[in-house]
Amino acid sequence: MLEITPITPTLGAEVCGIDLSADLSDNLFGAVRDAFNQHSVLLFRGQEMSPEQQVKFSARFGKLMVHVLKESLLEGHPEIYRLSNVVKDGIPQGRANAGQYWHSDLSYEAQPSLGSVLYGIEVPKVGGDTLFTSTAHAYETLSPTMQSFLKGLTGVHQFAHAFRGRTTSPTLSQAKLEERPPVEHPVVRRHQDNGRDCLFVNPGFTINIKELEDQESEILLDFLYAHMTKPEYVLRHKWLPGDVVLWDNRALMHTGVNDYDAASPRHMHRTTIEDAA
Ligand SMILES: O=C(O)CCC(=O)C(=O)O
Repeated sequence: MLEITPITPTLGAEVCGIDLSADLSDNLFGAVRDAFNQHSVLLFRGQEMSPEQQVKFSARFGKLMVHVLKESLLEGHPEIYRLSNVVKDGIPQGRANAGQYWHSDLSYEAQPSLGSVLYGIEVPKVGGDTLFTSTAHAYETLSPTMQSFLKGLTGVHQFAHAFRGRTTSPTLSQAKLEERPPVEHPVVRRHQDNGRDCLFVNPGFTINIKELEDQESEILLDFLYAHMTKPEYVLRHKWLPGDVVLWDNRALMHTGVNDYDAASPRHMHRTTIEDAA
């Protein structure tokens, strides 16, 4: 029997009574999918999943995407992107300090993401939390005049934008950064499964708003980012080992927080689901 408990008034729910490594019946999976469409972030505690099991569960939602950073993929499982600060025999075991800026995963792809599944295998005792905020709630709390203005606009997104003016480790070559050319998406996207209009711009990957002058675009984006990240809209997830967090990239932005002791291992497996809509 699934038990679903909301985490904040605007997003997130903890789901108890399910083993994600098992073959889920259509009924049980349907209940998870409905909760996902309603709450945008689902937390499952105490899970143990092999890479095959994570891929199988994630693929129930749709086609899985392969991340552009090939060296961070799990050998034999290209659908699994490793987020890790662990180094073994001099070899990084994944991407360190990934996503330390508000973003929606892979919004820089022509076909962006429906959702992500992040499995916390090793996590620091203190720090290394992940923050989420609802871009549906953010849209709904704007004035009708601003809402209709935004509906006519187009955001330009690029992978390389996340690295402009930010120090990240390790740094990436120009060729790698430019592997993905800029793409365009509407600033407001209607969620296919719950019908809510969601803002679809993020500081990580959105370069500008196509229809506006540079300064107008910058000021509008800064306003939207400040609005979206108001403390009362943000869910802060503190990881325990065995946590699986499933989030809806159509309906939120998220960011990792790099405040933990670099000597504490933080090792996670992420799968990313394509938005077929
Ligand atoms: O490591 C985290 O807490 C967040 C990772 C992230 O932003 C991502 O997987 O897209």
